Amino acid sequence: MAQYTITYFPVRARSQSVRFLLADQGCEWKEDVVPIEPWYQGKDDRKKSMAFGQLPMFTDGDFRLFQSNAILRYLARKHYLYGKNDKEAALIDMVNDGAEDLRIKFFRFFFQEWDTGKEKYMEEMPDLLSPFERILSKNSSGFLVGSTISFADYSLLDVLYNHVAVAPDCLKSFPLLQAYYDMMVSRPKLKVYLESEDHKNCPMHPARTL
Ligand code: GTS
Repeated sequence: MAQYTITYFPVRARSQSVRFLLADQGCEWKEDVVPIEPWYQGKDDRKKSMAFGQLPMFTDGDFRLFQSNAILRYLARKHYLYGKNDKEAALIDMVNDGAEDLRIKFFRFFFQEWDTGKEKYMEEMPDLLSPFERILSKNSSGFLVGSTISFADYSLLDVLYNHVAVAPDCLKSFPLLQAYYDMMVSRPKLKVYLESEDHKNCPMHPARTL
């Protein structure tokens, strides 16, 4: 039986980076899928028992955890994905916070401004992605920080994956980011997950084909 459970709506959104980490680390997990409508209509009593009234919730046995980035960090500590020393850990936090800033901007556009803000977001996209090209240029390992993969890599992959889905050519002018993206999606266990029905049947948006 899987040790880990993700309790979340039937979308990728704020669970995708956690799923990427788990899949790539060879962990099994169970999906506890929460129907969206009853929840948003206040008809799902589970909301009251969530720390911030929100999902995702992650459970490891009887340990319950909320906040997607806290979940990533918890798993990073358990699976040695948090750098080799305090400085690497701080840099991993820094890059993850940068990815989170971009995730928030992307979600605002994708979930709230899709019809009105697409052109503007497409124009801004190169400026939003360029910091990550610079970060990669300062580290020769191919990963964001240090010589091995960290939880920030799953976080950035999540953000890039979403950008590529809405703008397939968006990495073309960023050779390092493009190579990084290709390397990440080719990691054997991640590739299997990305090609799985579980991933394909879990949409980016509940009401759109993307
Ligand atoms: N900072 C939180 C995290 O990273 O986990 C945000 C969680 C959050 O905003 N959850 C939303 C939610 O539960 C769903 S989603 O934005 O992740 O898709 N909304 C329902 C509610 O009742 O607030």
